[in-house]
Amino acid sequence: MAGIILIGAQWGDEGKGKATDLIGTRVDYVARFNGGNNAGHTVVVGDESYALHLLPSGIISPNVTPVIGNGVVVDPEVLFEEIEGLEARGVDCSQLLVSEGAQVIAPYHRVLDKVTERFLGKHKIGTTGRGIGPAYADKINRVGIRVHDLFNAQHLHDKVEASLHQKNEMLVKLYNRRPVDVDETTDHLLALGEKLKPYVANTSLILNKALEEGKTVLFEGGQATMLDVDHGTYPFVTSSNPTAGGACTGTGVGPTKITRVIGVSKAYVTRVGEGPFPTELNDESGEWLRAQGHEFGVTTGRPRRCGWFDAVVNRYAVQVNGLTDIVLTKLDVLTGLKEIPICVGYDVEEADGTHTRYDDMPVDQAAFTAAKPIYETMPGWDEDISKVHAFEDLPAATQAYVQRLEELSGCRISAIGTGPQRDHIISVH
Ligand code: 2SA
Ligand code: GDP
Ligand code: MG
Repeated sequence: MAGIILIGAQWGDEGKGKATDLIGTRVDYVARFNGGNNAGHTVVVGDESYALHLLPSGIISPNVTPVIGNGVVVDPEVLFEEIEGLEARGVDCSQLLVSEGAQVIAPYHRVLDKVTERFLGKHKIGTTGRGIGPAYADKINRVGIRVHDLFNAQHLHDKVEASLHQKNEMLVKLYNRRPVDVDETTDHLLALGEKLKPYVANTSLILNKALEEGKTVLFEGGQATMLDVDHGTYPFVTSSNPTAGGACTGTGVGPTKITRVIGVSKAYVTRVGEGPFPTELNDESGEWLRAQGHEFGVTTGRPRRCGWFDAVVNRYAVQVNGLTDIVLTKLDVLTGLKEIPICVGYDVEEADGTHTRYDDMPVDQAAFTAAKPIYETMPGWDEDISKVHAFEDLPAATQAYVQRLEELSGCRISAIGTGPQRDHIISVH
């Protein structure tokens, strides 16, 4: 039996899609446990590049059963579009399983996401606009629609009515918009439910049985540690738990079934959306990283903010996720730099003008927002590392950089990404 969790250790887009795909060839199930189609995971196979949003990255590997767990918010319209797009390219999606208990993103959630962001103005979060926050808010408020509600017309009507009651008042009075029609919305959701039915299952039961039978399950996180609603840079976070604990609550599998927790970290850091980011580079180095790393959102196309590797963030990710190992991606992107700074701590100027050094992540977001990185600098390298397959064959400076990141993070680096392709990888033994 093996339950492997794979999560983002920074602010997302670390290359989780590729890492899942690589491990996915050796597992039986790949389960998404949080988020929804705000995720954008890229898998490159030969000349083909797949951008996945709601479907688990394991969908590309034959013999892997892809699962959407109860912790996910499912927009059925987006799901069908994604399935149709993949099937047109010859990817079989017929084995997909969707949890009966997953929450549904209805059209009104998308509307609310956009109007709320507009209303927040300069305080906006920079969401993906996919209705994620409003759908999770309904879940917590106990007025969410779950997948199994889509199969009972009367029941669904009551639920939609309850959910729209307050929202319509808000849409009309606060946002000056037309109210959403309960009957129309119910009919729309019923039709979607009909189409979704063949995929729907008791996924918690299936995953637990599979684990008991000795099968391997990979739990694939969307977004990342620093976007976690509890452990991230609140309020500039997503509305779910992308950290390792979310894998259990988001699939209905207990923590005793987890055998390994892998964190994926980029050799530098990126962030999309608003919020503090101590090592952000608002200069030509940031532009250079964005261009070299092709750092643009997979879902929204937004340019990603870029900065140097932040070892405080990584140590924190090791701690809150209980990481057993790290997959370090996009090391190739740093090729050509003379020197590479690494953030090893923060300097925070307090209200009274005194300075505090932080070696660990501050919980107080005022301190994190004021944090100035304390850097140490490592020598860079010029050699092309994309064809290297053994750690010992990397240039000495590259090896030293990886070893320093490992030391500072306090966790083993077990694999290194040296390019976007499946074979651009070094396993470290
Ligand atoms: P939301 O839409 O409510 O989840 O937005 C809240 C914050 O979470 C961030 N977020 C992300 N950050 C990185 N990557 C994400 N996925 C896409 C990608 C993003 C894209 O792979 O590139 O295409 O823009 C993702 N999803 C959510 C978001 O930026 C907000 O800061
Ligand atoms: P995810 O959201 O964590 O799955 O990551 P994204 O797919 O949003 O962004 C990661 C990007 O980096 C994708 O375009 C990948 O193809 C690419 N990628 C992944 N690993 C590597 C690597 O080691 N080197 C390079 N150059 N690109 C990589
Ligand atoms: Mg992404």
